[in-house]
Amino acid sequence: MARFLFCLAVALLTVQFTNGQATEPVYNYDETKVGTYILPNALINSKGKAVKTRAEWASRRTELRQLFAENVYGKTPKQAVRLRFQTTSVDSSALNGLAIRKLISIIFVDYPQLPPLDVLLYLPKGQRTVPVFLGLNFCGNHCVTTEAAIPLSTRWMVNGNDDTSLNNKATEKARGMQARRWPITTIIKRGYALATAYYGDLEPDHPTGWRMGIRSVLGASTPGDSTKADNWGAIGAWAWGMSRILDYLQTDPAIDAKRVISFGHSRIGKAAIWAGVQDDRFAAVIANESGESGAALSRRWYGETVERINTSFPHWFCARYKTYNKRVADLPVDQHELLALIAPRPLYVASADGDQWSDPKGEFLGAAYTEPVYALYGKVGLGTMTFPAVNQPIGQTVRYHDRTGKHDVMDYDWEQYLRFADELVR
Ligand code: GTR
Repeated sequence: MARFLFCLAVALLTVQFTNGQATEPVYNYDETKVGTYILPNALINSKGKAVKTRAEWASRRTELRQLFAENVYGKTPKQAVRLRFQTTSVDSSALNGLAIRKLISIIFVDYPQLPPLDVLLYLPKGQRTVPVFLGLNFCGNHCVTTEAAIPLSTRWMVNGNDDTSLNNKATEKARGMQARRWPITTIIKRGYALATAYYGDLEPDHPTGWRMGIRSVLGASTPGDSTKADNWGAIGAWAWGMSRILDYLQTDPAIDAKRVISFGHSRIGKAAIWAGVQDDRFAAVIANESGESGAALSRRWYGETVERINTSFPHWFCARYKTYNKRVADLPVDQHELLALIAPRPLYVASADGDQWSDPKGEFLGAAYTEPVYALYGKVGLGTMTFPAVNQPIGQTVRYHDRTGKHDVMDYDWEQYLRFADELVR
């Protein structure tokens, strides 16, 4: 009897343990365990036909864009939205006299219940039409610089572990807290403008944030409905907002609207790619450590997974994306095809070796596998399939580097982006 009870106890424990193992997610950081995977071919269309010309690519491109909308990011509503651009302040001696600083509110005329999208624009002084880096920021315009004249954002903020926000509102302590990520003086001295806005103006970044943002009024018959398979997610909303800032930039005579670079870090890097894919007016795209569902291949089992991102951030993508959590190989697309949709425009994908969660090698491969599409335009993309050593920028129309250090935007990254812009965008 004792022996039987002992065996029963062992058996029960084993079942529990096995169940625990089965549900416990495993994140792989071991290159030898990545395994094999088969990527979809960007140049074979859904009917199995090879795409050989630019004209054929044009229709394949439409098809791929649609597949990403239906399966990953959701469909961006096509309806035109009436905008009013209200310049609320102009300072011609910003940054110690180096720049003109403008604040522009983009007002959604038909939706007075929505907050405006507040754009902060720095322009180099004494220059005519200049190219511009356009990127959303994580914590309000007041956090990208210490310039005291920028109003503290009153919008919803994530509560951090410090006193830069209280009760989901920014405090004065937040001023300049991410200035290091935005070397505005350097950018201005190189002859570029910088436009930024708080991503939370478009949608606060939490699962019910859509109720306060653009998705509460725009989208299918059920705005914000996260159960509808291909309704857009927050990344779609942020990308849409970047296009609305571009709408404004087209009206500003100081800006060369044919040279607007879509830039973003991390989740905003995912949005920057999606913006560049959907809106051909963007002249180039820079995705800094955009990781899973950004530049990194989804089928490569390394770092963050589709299941994990859908679980941690259910509001970022469309509902259908979640159905691939446990069957990534069934996705009709992979992220190299998303990047290929930027072609023939210049593209920069960057990683950091201290950010293995984003899968640097997977980001590199995402960029590298765009090559045949750039070739259709007679361009060399990355021009190599060899993963470079750290701090060794590579590529031609498509560029890549793996910086030493953590998940962040550093001066090193900007040095490469400015050179990239000088050589390929200006
Ligand atoms: C992480 C997320 C990444 C990336 C990052 C960020 O938690 O897993 O995909 O988006 O956040 O935006 O900083």
